[in-house]
Amino acid sequence: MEGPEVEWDHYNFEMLNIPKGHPARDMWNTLWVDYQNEAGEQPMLLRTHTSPMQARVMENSKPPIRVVVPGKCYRYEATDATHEWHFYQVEGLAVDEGITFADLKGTLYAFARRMFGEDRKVRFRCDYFPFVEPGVDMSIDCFACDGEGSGCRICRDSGWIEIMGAGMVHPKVLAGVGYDPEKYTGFAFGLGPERIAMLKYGIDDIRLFYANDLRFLRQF
Ligand code: YSA
Repeated sequence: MEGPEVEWDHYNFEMLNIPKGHPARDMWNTLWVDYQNEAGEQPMLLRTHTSPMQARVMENSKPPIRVVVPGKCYRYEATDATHEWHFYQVEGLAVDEGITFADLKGTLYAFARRMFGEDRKVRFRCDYFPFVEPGVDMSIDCFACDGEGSGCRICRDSGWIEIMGAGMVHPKVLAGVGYDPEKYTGFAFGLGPERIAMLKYGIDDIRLFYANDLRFLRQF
């Protein structure tokens, strides 16, 4: 499915267990649309991730759910070799009876092996997103320095490049769309396709995708 790039605060944050004033909002540097409603609020924004589509999909359907949502996202942030102010994400969501963290890990490992081959190293670490519990981020060892790290501008000395956030859908998110969290569980992920293309093809600067230089574009 696809969804709107101009989104409501309600879906981008509130339905994802990120109420107004919650410090987690700082994780998504937001471009707000200059529009005020009758209550004097500024409720419209350029979506900072594809996760609002989790709530939109669940609101309009019943489990079992299996969906991927590709689309453009926007963030008010400084650009560098791995960060753009506009980029794509692909969201995945599975909700059903009996879905476990093992399903999440199995699915994402299978994806990594199919995309990068058997040899590439994969790292899962605990991460915090208010709309999952537990939450993880998944990284692949850096193609530029082969995971060495020091002095590498691509992975900023770490040896790893983060490609997605993921986790088990938070019970509050399920309850918010009218699902019984005692009955249904689910996992979700949001990955960055530009970062994945960079790893796969050894592209050393994300800004090349949008610079419109034909010498770059004609290679693909
Ligand atoms: C987490 C848990 C879920 O259950 C579902 C989705 C998520 C992901 C969450 N919505 C999110 O946006 N996490 S994130 O801020 O870490 O971004 C996810 C991925 O988008 C990153 O791993 C990266 O690949 C890409 N990304 C983020 N900011 C970017 C970017 N790519 C390019 N430029 C940027 N500025």
